[in-house]
Amino acid sequence: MRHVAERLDATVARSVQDGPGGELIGLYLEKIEHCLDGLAPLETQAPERLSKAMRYSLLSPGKRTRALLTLLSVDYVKADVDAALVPACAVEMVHAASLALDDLPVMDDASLRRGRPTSHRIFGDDTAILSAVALMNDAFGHVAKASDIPEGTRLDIVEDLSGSIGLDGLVAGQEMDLHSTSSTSSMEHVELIHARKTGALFAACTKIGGRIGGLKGEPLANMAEFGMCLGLAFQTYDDLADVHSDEETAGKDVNNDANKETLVSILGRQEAERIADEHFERALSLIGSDGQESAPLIVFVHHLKDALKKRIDVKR
Ligand code: GRG
Repeated sequence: MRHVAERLDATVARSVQDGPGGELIGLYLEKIEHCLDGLAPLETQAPERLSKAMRYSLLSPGKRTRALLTLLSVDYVKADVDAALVPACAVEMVHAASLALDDLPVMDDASLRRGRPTSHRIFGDDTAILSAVALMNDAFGHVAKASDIPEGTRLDIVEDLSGSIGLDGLVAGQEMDLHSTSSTSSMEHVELIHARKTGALFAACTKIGGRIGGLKGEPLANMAEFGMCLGLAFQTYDDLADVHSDEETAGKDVNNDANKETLVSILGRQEAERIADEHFERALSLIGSDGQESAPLIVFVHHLKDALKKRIDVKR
């Protein structure tokens, strides 16, 4: 289980190990790490500097929340988890690309990510940008080739992933985040940014999980909405951690949002936490009403919430 602890925030790891479903989640994390390693280019593949930067961003010890959510969603709808590994890892590739770009001097200008120097600090801005573009490109290529999944479903997954990145997703959320002013900021505006920069990719994870299980119509829409609510809660706790955690616990720069309007700066800590918890409640209300209360997916959501709370406990 040490491996699990290395891959998740120490706080998440502890509750996962101790709680029910910990073994299954540990197994899924092992599968994810193995698959990510296989999808990354070899270090020796030319141009080596680019391959090294891609491996650096993709294989550094992230929590793998998005890949786990995808696999746990597949497990929830009782479909083949192994068939979903490539799309789950493709989501992590997109996420890793977004982090490398987010950390650049022209964006958040961050120096620490996942407890290590940010990609551009090691490889330079140019290679960090190119490695992010390459990771995102390869994510789509790997989904297209995932032959364990029927062709039509693969096409739907490509559409889900693409939708979570573009004008309704990560890129738009980042643009709004960078260029919002205090006069445009309101709680609704901040939550729209959250929905795009984090909710959209979480929604893609749970929707992709539902798709692989053959869900359609309302059940599929509910799975996507479940992911969106989790993403909204997750992003608010991420903003809370920026103010109320420390570098060692968070593994990344803190106080980076000092000049931004966030739910924490607009509403204060208590109210921001209450709103995030409401999103967790709404997420849980969308699933688990069909006798699946102890499903690993639901157990994981509880673990995640506890862990995100503990992360901001350092300054309570
Ligand atoms: C073209 C893919 C692409 C993106 C361009 C830069 C950008 C647009 C978007 C970045 C949006 C962003 C930084 C969202 C924040 C998401 C977030 C909460 C990150 C932290 O996620 P964790 O805690 O990180 O899951 P680990 O390191 O555990 O994976």
